Amino acid sequence: MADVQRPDAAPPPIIRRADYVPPAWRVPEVALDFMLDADETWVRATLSVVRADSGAGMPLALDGGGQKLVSLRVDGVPATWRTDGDRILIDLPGNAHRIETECVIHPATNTQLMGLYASGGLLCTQCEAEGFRRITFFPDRPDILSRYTVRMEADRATYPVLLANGDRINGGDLPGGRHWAQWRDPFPKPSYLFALVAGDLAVNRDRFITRSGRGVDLGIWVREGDLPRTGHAMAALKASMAWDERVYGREYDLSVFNIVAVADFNFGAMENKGLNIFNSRYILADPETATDADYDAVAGVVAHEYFHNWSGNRVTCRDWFQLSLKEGFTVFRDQQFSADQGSAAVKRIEDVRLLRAAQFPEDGGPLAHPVRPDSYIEISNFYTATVYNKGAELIRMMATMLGWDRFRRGCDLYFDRHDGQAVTCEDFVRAIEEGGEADLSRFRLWYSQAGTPRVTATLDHHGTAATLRLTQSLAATPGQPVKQPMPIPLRVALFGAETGRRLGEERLIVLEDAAAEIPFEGLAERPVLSINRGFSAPVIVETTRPAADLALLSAHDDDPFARYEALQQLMLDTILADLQGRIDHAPVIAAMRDVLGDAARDPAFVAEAVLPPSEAFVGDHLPAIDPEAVHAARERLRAAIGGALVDDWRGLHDRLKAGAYELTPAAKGGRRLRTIALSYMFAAGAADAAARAWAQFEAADNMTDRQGALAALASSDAAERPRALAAFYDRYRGDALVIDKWFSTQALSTRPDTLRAVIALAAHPDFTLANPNRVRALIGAFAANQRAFHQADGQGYRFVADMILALDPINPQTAARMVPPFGRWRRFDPDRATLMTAELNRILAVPGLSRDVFEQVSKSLA
Ligand code: 0A1
Ligand code: ZN
Repeated sequence: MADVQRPDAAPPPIIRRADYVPPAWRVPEVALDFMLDADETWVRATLSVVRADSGAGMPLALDGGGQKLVSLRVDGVPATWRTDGDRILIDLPGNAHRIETECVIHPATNTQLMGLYASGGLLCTQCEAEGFRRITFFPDRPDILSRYTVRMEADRATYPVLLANGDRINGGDLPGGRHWAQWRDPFPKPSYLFALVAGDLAVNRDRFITRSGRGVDLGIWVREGDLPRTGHAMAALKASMAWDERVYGREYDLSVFNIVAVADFNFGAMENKGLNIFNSRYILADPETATDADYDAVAGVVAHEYFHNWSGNRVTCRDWFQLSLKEGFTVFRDQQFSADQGSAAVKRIEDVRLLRAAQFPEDGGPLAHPVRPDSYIEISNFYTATVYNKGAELIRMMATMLGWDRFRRGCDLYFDRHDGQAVTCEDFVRAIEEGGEADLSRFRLWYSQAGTPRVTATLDHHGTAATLRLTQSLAATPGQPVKQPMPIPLRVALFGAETGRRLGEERLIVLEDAAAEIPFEGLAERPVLSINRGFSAPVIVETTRPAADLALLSAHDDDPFARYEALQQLMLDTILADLQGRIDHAPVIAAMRDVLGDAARDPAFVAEAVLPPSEAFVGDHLPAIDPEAVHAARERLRAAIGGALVDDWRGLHDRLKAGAYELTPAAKGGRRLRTIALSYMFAAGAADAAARAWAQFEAADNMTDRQGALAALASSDAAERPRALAAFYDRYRGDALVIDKWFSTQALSTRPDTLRAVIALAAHPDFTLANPNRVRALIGAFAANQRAFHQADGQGYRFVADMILALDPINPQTAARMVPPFGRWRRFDPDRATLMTAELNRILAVPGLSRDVFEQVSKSLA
């Protein structure tokens, strides 16, 4: 880092966890008064400020975001201030004062989508992490908890609906076609949870009675035409409210809970107190426009934001280094919720697949950071898979080691002890320790050490006994050259090599040290090792189990995740062997035939199990990645599986033909497996594949079947391909969320001409850098397409780098999210590595880069 300089300026400052100082001033009460207008909004803020114990002699520091300060009064008297970058400093004589500011902001030109901005005809806010300062001058840090009263005034015809946190306490009409509303949130909250929305919105209203009998008015606010697509989100909201009462004993605490869907949003959704604001893709769903995966994502995100009401809002973060305190815990809670709603096994497989696709590469590259980071330049860059998903795995490991009842007692203590406070990850662990009566002293290392541990496991069999030998290691990561062993909870079982029967009970082994030997006795037959069952720890397990043992587990293991894992390992080993010139597809085909026997009983599980590991995942197991070779080897395996079992795939494609559309786990699994069967027919080169795809596309009464067929065609040379793409576009023209699918399906195509197609799509009239969903659909999807992004001539790199540079001045958060694929350059052959670093250097040389992109690019080069 130190030798990297922005050409036009000093490098931006590094914020360090160790430098935390408690606030000098507190702000118990805030009154905000908005004169709302898209071009020019006036914001009057009244803060009652009180000097904190640590504030002797300290000025009041208010963060700003470049807006103009029109006036400032202290206790009613015009006052002076000093500036310090974007902050203002006010010297105050006493210990309690009233600060009044007036400033002007411009929502319509706020393309960063942080602070108050315009989306469609709406005005809405996004304040996490540091957006509130772009609305008004304020100590914008999460350990300042204030009670907010918000008055909004606006043109009634343009903005008939005015929403903010808490309850509406007053409002009415004004002369000149204007109106106003006042809202009050009784709960002290950090500024990042502030929200308001103004616009022409329709509402789906419902009601929830808490278990103590209080009524809560629920509202999902959308554009009028989207109202029919809000039912699934509402059902998920009510299910989440009941679930948190039942499983964690947590009730909702206000009499109103509103959700608003907006089309332009940088992330998924935001848990503002009593007024969640969502990216519309995580609210709107109907069978015609949303896939089964979309339905699950809607329910999962609705639950996630709702659960934040306790894990995040009632108990919040002291500083942004503690982000995983709320995010890791809340992801764990939403994972539990989704597991309870459908198939727990399939949910676990999906969660692990995501962890391996997004978090393991992060942990293994230049952007690796601990779950609780030690420093950052721009906090927006730390809303990562490590903080969210690995953070959730840490919570899961604690729950596994303590058992649910003790873990739950720890959670109860955490919520009770820290209600209304801004706390740290350490406070959480201590509450779990004390409430759950456990010793987690060494477990804390999981919060501070980056990187994915590697565990080696060998099982030696002698007579009726066996010894399991385990080791753990953790590679160096940026800033952390030396690591210590961490407690790793491994669920382990043995299976008989002849009978496939489980030998004895499953054991939970916590590997505390660098190495351990665990004895097993009374084994009637040769044991086969099943380890890290349920993915009990987020580690890479290295074993040398032969194909026959993996096939046995894939047929007989009684832990569904372990069954899945065995077949994945077998497929991975097969692809890796192919890459070394040893092609033997037979064991996979045999195991696959076995698994397909369960297709009728559990189609959802079988659909997960028969998918080969992704190209990216295969690449992660190679010393130097050649994406073309990986693609070819994986395709050879797919072709072999497709060809050897073509009658099975054809049979499944016929048999799973949709009956009436239903959203049950079995129906969803059936649809997924049917499209996978179709793609295996393509892989086999089956003559009827394209006609079947076209028929599926045409006859579909739901988006899952239609997009599944489109995706299969999009990677093919079939004559039906252009027809299907055109028909899809015509049918959904104007429906932004579906047109996103049209873009991403083409960007994910495995055809060799994908880059050319994507460059053309970037010039399509429907493509825009102003909408983050559209950017992710085209550019994000393309950068994840291993074969296309890594095209040997470097033109894929050049294209994405151009897009990053074009987007950075518009929306730096979204631009920065496209940088990490470049950070993997060390993993590729020298030619590609050179091309990738050349693009990173080209970006870095541009004057005036945002802090967001600067941080990601400079760290990626280090
Ligand atoms: N706290 C939200 C994530 C989020 C973070 C930053 C945002 O600003 C652009 C928006 C949302 C969550 O975990 O859902
Ligand atoms: Zn969250």
